Amino acid sequence: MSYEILDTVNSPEDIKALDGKKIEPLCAEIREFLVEKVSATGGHLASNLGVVELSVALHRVFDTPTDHIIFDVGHQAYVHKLLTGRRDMFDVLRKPGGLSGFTVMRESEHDAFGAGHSSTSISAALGYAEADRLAGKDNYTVAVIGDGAYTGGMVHEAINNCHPDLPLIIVINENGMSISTNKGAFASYLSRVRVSKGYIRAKKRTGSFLEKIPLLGKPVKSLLTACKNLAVKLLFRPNYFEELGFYYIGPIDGNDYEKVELALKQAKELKKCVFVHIKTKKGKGCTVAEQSPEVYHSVANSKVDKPTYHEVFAEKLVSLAGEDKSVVAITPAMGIGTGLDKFEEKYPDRYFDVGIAEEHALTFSAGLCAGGLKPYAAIYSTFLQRGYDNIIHDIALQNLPVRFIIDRAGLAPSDGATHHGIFDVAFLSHTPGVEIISPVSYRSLDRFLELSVDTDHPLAIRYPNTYEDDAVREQFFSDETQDFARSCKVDFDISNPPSRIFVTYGSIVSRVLTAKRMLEEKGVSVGIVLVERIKPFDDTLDLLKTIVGQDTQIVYVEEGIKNGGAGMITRSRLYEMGVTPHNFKVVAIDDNFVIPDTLTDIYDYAGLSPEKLINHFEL
Ligand SMILES: Cc1ncc(C[n+]2csc(CCOP(=O)(O)OP(=O)(O)O)c2C)c(N)n1
Repeated sequence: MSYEILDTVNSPEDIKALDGKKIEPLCAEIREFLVEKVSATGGHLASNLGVVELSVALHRVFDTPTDHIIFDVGHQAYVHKLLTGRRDMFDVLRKPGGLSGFTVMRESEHDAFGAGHSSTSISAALGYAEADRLAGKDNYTVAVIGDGAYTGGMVHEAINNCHPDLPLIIVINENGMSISTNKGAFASYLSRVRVSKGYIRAKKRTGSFLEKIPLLGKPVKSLLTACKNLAVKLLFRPNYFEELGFYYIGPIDGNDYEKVELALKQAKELKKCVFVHIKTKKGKGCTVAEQSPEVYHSVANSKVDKPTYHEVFAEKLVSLAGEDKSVVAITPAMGIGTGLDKFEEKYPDRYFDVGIAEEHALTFSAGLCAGGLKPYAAIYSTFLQRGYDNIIHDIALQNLPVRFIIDRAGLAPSDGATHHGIFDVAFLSHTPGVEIISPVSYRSLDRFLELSVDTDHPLAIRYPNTYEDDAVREQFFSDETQDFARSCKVDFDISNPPSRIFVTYGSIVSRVLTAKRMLEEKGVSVGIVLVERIKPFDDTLDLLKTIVGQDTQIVYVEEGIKNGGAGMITRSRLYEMGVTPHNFKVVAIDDNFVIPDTLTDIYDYAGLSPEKLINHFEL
């Protein structure tokens, strides 16, 4: 499609040169462009539709890359990308090797900081501002953060560390939503906060008045400043931000272009740390997205009509909660993504959406546990990384039976490197006392969940963002009489094992099964050991001890990081036990973040496609 104004805007210089009268129609065109492109590729539609005016204003008021604009999470930076020369790449938005759906430093000099995980922008912006101060540069740094991301603890750590005199502008974009409705005391305060009229003027006047008095000694000046500040406070009743010593401008209608630009210009002029509070409509300009911003927060480009692992989990948890009143569910702002919104409907009292606060979610779960409840904390694999120490220090060390429900385990082709769930097995493997289960069928998920209710130690159940694979189910789970909670399943006769064996866990088993069939077509027979209870490692080791001979070749395939992963641990323990197969290769993600720079199949890029997997056996 062609666009009258947008077609003339390809850089921040173009947007600055544009006649002011054309801004509003430009914003309308940008919205059309976003709907057109994101409908085809999938992506964070509603969040981006809300920040069109803000993004345009930022690029008219500030000069990137000299000034630094840092978008929190980075999921709402599409307009920023569009205005900084990346329009041609929108057809490959969220494709591996294409245009990232988040900000990425190596993608553009205009992306001041890479993101994907929430609540980092103010810390990073503060770092930039301090670096500029020390270098004697008078650049501006702007952090753009949503009210959802503002619930994350790092934000408050960063603000505690901010200096009022730094030229740091923090734009808070309040739209009342995280992915679902924003929850919590601060979110609620934000919707009520008002500027104390006249406060900025009075505060500025105090400073300039004192500067004009000659020969004023330092102690006298400090005393007078303190007295004046107190008087200003008593008079104007400053809000939270002002109480902390910062300037506050707002709340501004963030979808009114002129008001946003004016607020940013005022903030720039102050040359201090300023909070600019805007209110926007998530999904603005697209009726369905405005009506259901949680549905259009992120849209998929296709949907298969089958239940997903997380839906099966949520349904089961609701049923378990019906039988056991001590079952409670915790989510850090991912009620819809994890399926726990169903739990909330049925048991609102036992459902805790704690905001985007993974560390808190975990330690809070530990507290619930210590208090006698049975917490299920559902967290995406990639976001669980935030809670590494909470798992070690607050849960494992005290052997509290928190159940971690780890969603989106494995590679995340569309979201990319920030969202790959490839570290959880490695870091939970080295955390003492944590059991790790990786069901690859709905039957085993169901059974392991049933057993989890009575666990007496920390337990992780991990599964991917996909559906049960029919071929895998038929191969490993068709026998109704078997116990679906066994640690390992095999597709060969244990008393007569093949000499080539794949060992694997998680959804990569689908590709391993294809690789096995490809080898069989070539006349090479291969067996698969499918591990569902990864840790303790004993059951897998006992099985391998039984089936491994001097001529056995083992290829351990892992959709996770190789160093410290289950494959390496299994290999080293097996050798320690004196079991020495002919060969034991670990095929996993080898010391990289899986970031292709050309369009590609991400599994092939990671060496995990069936075509690559078949090359690891000696024939
Ligand atoms: C650490 C972490 N946890 C969870 C998420 C998932 N997530 C992505 S965007 C988002 C909501 C952000 O809300 P807000 O900051 O208000 O932005 P909006 O989309 O409403 O503009 C969440 C929870 C994340 N990116 N990072």
